[in-house]
Amino acid sequence: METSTSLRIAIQKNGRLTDKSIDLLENIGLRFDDYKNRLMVKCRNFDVELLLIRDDDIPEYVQDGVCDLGLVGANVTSEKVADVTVLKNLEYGYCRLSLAAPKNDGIKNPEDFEGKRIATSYPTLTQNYLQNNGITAKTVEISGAVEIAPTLDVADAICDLVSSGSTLRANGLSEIQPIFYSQTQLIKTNKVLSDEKEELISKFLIRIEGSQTAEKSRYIMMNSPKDSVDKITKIIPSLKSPTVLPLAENDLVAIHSVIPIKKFWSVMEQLKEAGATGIVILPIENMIL
Ligand code: PRT
Ligand code: ZN
Repeated sequence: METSTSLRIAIQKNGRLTDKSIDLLENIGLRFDDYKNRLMVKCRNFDVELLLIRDDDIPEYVQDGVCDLGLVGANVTSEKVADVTVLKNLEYGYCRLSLAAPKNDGIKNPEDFEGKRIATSYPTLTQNYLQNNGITAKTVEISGAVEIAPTLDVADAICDLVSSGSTLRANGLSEIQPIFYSQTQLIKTNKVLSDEKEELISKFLIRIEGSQTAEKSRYIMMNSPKDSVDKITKIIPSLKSPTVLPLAENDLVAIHSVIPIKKFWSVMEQLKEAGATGIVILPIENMIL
């Protein structure tokens, strides 16, 4: 049963995902008044409201239909074993859940965790990994500052989120085995929603896809001698056929196209060799294919 007529989206109130989640929603055209220190924020231009809560609560709120959508790390949704649908990977908040142990403690491989006490905020994911790999170990559930558990002798090792690895290093721990790779995801309730909400969700999904493609693409412009156009357009790894425009100078044309950013540097040299000059690269705000 629906609990709200507005589409309700849960995001993290105050943490690593908050600003990026708001950026993503603004990027797809939603406008909000100041969201800092608020629990609920109405969207100015759509029938949408944001619920700002702890990330740990998001999967359950979405599962129970209190919120229709949620933006939350896959690590949290999987740990809570929430009954929700993952609509999209959102490509931020990347991290991994890893088994780690104090350096020089003789723990070098996953098997070495046998019989150890492992401190973690992710007991379910940790036990799943251990059981799937035939390792028997005790998990000690800790809600924060897991990395100091071995120093305090609360545990022999840990299983915690890692991104750069500097927290592990600073605490004299070695990463032994990543057990779960995570990023922020858009999750949806499995409760039945109104047609209006479903339509709005489809619209937002298309916009998110557009914005993700735009982020990975660049608009490229260059000048080319007329007789090099064939060669140059073959080099451009374009999404569509490039646009070729006449220029005031008769023997030159302008070529415009959209290319994947990761291909840019590899084609740059080839374009220059083929005679392209004045190559300009511009970011793209959004793109609907
Ligand atoms: O208050 P609330 O419960 O909402 O927030 P929280 O403290 O539980 O979560 P928060 O804001 O720290 O993280 C939110 C989400 O960000 C996580 O659930 C992950 O999906 C994602 N994320 C991405 C991370 C990290 N990277 C990360 N590095 N979450 C936590 N960390 C911590 C990690 O626990 C460790 O303490 O950062 C430290 C390690 O970082 P490095 O860079 O030193 O390896
Ligand atoms: Zn949390």
